[in-house]
Amino acid sequence: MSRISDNEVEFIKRPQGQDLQADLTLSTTVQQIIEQVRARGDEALRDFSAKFDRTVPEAFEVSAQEIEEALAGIDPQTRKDSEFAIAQVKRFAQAQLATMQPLEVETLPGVHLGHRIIPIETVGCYVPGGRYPILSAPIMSIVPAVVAGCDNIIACLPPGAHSAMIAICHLAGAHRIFKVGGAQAIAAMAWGTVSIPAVDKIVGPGNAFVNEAKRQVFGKVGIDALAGPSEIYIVSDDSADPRILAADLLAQAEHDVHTRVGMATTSERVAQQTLAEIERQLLNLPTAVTAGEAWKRQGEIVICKDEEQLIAWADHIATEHLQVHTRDPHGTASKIRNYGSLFIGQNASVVFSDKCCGTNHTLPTMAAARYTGGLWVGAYVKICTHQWIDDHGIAAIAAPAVRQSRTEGMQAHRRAAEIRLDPQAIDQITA
Ligand code: HSO
Ligand code: ZN
Repeated sequence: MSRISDNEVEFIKRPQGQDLQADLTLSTTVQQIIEQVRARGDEALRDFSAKFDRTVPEAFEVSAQEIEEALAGIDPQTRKDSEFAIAQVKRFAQAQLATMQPLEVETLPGVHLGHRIIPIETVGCYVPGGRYPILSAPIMSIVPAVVAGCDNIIACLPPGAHSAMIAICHLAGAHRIFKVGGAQAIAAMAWGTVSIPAVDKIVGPGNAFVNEAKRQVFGKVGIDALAGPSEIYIVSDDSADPRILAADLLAQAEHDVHTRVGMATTSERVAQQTLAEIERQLLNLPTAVTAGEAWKRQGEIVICKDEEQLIAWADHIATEHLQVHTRDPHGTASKIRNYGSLFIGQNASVVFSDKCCGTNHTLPTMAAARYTGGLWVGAYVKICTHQWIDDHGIAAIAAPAVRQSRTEGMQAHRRAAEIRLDPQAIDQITA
């Protein structure tokens, strides 16, 4: 399918154009935070906590007693709902892990190749603060680590986080929990301090500072992805219900004024009714200030002439969440390639995946869905290859390796291959 461009679809509502002007000081500020934490460890963490969080915890690590208190304090229904979400995320992660199998194969007689699936030893799960205390956030980064079998799972959350978040980190299976947030938390997990262990990989979404810090520590540690503001896109035909479309668009729009929300539809009627319905639903939405602003700024509705164009447009947008509201949603969905997660049919609201249906809600944004899926149990394991070669295999493999090494001028490589063919040869050369 060839790429589609703006002038091939008819815009009913265009995004105003995002204010993507990069904060040039962000990168330098974050670099300085990382340098300070690397050089001065906990002392720097205390300074940054005082500066950014206006509170310095007595100890960064959440104690056993604090966990007990958080568990005693969490509203019982909130706890039950979180346990439900944990169970759902666990079931799906277990099923996904089961699809990842170790491999042993003989690709030529005597040439045995394979791979093993090895859990990452220590992972750091960043749990964001932000506009809302998103109770499912710790679940999405911690539970798959538990399922993968990581030895040490640590969670960092801003010192001001609600104590229910601490309880949920614990219920999800974090081994150690720390009250440190922002870029300084990422720096601490990357380099380690006296209080906070250095990890092998950092996962979980965060604000612009957290993302920039993850970008800068990548290499020292692994990272999952750089999740930006939430996004939703819908493809629909005239079978769609504008009331549902509007509700789902506004649900994600309430995250942040930078949230990107939009729809491509083959029905002019559905487009116009959805526009009207959004205005109507905004009238009594308690979070309308944010949702309305996000819609005003980034909201988009385009008309496509047929299903083929809908699909091309969805692939072009490569959104974090793609909802499919067509007469044959499975048929339409099967033809789409670029999305973080796909919501097939009217009942599959993004909200369910956000909270508790079991798929992970940490997904690629900003068109990263062109090259990656979202966070999943596979992000917490390494697929590492191995090989063993018997006498039959040597005959087939050594001669080409000798010739290639000679051509490249890599004489030590040539010898290491030759000695497998004739162990005496090296003695003759070195004699
Ligand atoms: N839509 C967010 C996740 C979320 N929303 C959780 C509400 N709760 C990012 O995918
Ligand atoms: Zn959401």
